[in-house]
Amino acid sequence: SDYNTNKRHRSSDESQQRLPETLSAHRQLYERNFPLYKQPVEVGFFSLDSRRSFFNDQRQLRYYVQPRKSPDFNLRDGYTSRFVKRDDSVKEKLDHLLQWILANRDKIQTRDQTPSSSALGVDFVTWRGHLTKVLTTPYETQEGWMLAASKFRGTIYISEVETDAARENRETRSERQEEMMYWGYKFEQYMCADNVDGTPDPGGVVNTNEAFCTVVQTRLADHKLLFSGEVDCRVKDPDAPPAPGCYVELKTSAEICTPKQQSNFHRYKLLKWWAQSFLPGVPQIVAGFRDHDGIVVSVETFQTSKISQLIKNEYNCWKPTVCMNFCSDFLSFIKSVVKEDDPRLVYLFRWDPHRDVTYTVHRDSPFTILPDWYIKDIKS
Ligand code: 0WD
Ligand code: CA
Repeated sequence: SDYNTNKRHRSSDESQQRLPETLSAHRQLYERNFPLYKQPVEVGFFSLDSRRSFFNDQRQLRYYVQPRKSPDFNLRDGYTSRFVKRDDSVKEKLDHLLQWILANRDKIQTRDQTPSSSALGVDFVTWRGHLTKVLTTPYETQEGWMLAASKFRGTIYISEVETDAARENRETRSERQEEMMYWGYKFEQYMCADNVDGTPDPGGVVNTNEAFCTVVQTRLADHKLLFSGEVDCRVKDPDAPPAPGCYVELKTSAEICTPKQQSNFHRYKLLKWWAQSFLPGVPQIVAGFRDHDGIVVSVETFQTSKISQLIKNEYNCWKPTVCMNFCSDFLSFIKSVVKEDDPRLVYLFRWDPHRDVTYTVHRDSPFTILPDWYIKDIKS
């Protein structure tokens, strides 16, 4: 019994004020002062093992190992023989993060909790990756998104829904694309040790079920956020700043040979890299530049906080303030729309390039975010 509307769906006892039905993503609308973004604080972490089982600990955390001057990394090595690929047709929604919340409710900071606030003391719970997509929206021209939102006990949970286009892409990937997706994980294996006193093992198996995720709390304008993101590794130095300050994001990218490639790297790739690492407060990004045959030709470190300076010479380039203001306004838009506190109701927000953000409402639909085991446990 799905219902679906772009118009009014408020019950008569709710505010008579007309709600905004859409949100523009035009970048010019978001060129104002940088909004408040509190330094993200790690409140916990969890691990997923080689079978994608949840562990409430840091067993999958790896350590960054600085490579030699001219590394000889072949990212194609092991693709056919030592690769276990996660089944990406399985949609896990927020499940692992919800598992973390149930096991660690006492660790969520409720310091400046206002009287009207929720049981968890946060306004939004989501994945970092979903927020990255929101941040880059004003500059995105290729891929749209769908984000489902439900309110439960005062907190709004946001979980991505795969678009038809994304599903089509996933199901029709070429053999070349499939292999290139492996390259990023192989680079991680060349760069990381399992133990603080260890060295990388390029002869081992790459298993993309394994993950270490940080859980952070922060505030964007008046939105209290709790989100989780996968972290590739940390620096070995025990005296390094506490997490997330000790974390390192690893990336691969095609080597840059022409001014045009350099410009595209600044305009598109650095935007995504910046947004992803800025959100959880990961201070450095180590990039492996590789040729067409998957050989790493250079390794370069980017300080997340310096990326916005790096791109300022680029004509008409992206601006962090636009990304953050759009995100803040989108979260306000969600709050204005998601009024009913009912986990069986899903508000599905949709954005397509060159369009406004719109939404539809669904009851007891396949979009439902919160599983019964979570609702029952929170209620008990
Ligand atoms: O169900 C979903 N729609 C998604 C689930 C979408 C994105 C992520 N996830 C899950 C994954 O289980 C992951 O462990 O959430 C966890 C944390 O994700 P995140 O950090 O919020 O996601 P994101 O920032 O997009 O990706 C971080 C890393 C990627 O590294 P690169 O350097 O390529 O950005 O997580 C990996 C990938 O290594 N990754 C994924 N792992 C599992 N499932 C996924 C995915 N769908 N997407 C990226
Ligand atoms: Ca990475």
